[in-house]
Amino acid sequence: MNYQNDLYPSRTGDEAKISERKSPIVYPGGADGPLKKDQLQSYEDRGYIMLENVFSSEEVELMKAELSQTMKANEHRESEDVIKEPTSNEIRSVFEIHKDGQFFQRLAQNERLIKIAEQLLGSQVYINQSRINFKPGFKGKEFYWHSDFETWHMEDGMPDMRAVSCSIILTDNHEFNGPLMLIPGSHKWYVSCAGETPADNYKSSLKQQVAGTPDEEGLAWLTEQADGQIDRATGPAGSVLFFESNTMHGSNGNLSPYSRSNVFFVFNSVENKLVQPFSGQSPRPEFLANRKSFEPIAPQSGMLTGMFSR
Ligand code: 6CS
Ligand code: FE
Repeated sequence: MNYQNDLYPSRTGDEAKISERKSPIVYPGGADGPLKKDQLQSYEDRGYIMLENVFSSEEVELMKAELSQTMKANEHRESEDVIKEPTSNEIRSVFEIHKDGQFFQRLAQNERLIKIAEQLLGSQVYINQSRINFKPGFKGKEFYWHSDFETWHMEDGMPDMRAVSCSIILTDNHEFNGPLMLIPGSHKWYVSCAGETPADNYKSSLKQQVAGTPDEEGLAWLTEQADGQIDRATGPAGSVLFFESNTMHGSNGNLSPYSRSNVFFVFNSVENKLVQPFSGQSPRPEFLANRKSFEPIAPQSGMLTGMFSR
């Protein structure tokens, strides 16, 4: 076991249990960022915020062109950082897109994302993980409920809840094409999961997560705390969803003809750098958890259009 000061033990082989969050949600000391007081309060209360029209339709078209380039470049690539759907050869996710040295690297540094992440985390930030989620029409499968932080803490050694996931909506997210579902307020509780962490868990967990998923009783309790509410992150392309590292989320399958594609960056506070995994196992590969470059991101201004001609 990893005996560092473990704020949030989990998968200790015992029964699942729920404890109160110990960490701030919106951290103090964040520069006066773009979010207004009511937006910060909403994020504090619900554990996420959906901002519409962050990117223009031209910028979205550019992102979608880059997305299909990435999909084409990876469709026959057998590599750990290309995750296929559990029941088809369709690509589900491509990781580490912020290292493309081009478009997605610049997108990840855009001030419209960075300044909000800095405001929420109360510090400068760096990228912990990036991926494109494709969720193809008809074949995009569901993803069961989980807290990202619980996985990142146990399997990547993320010490505290001081990271934020940023999902850029590239194709309209409707009720019917498998949008992300979130239990509002669930970020205020930590579900310590039962069981242990299997070796090389990531080789299966990215297709279908089992270890580190909460029990049904705990999920029912969290939903009751939210007065029976389960929110869906629906919104037009160009919107951006910021959700707290510990907000319980999952998604239904996509039975519609319309893909549900997002670009996903995880910003971690420079005060929350990864240490040894709290599971006591060896760290997951670099494409899942950046352990090499903790350089704070300098926010870049400007529009995405015209940045790179393909
Ligand atoms: O294991 C991970 O890091 C990833 N897994 C899920 C289900 N969501 C967050 C993260 O990208
Ligand atoms: Fe997740």
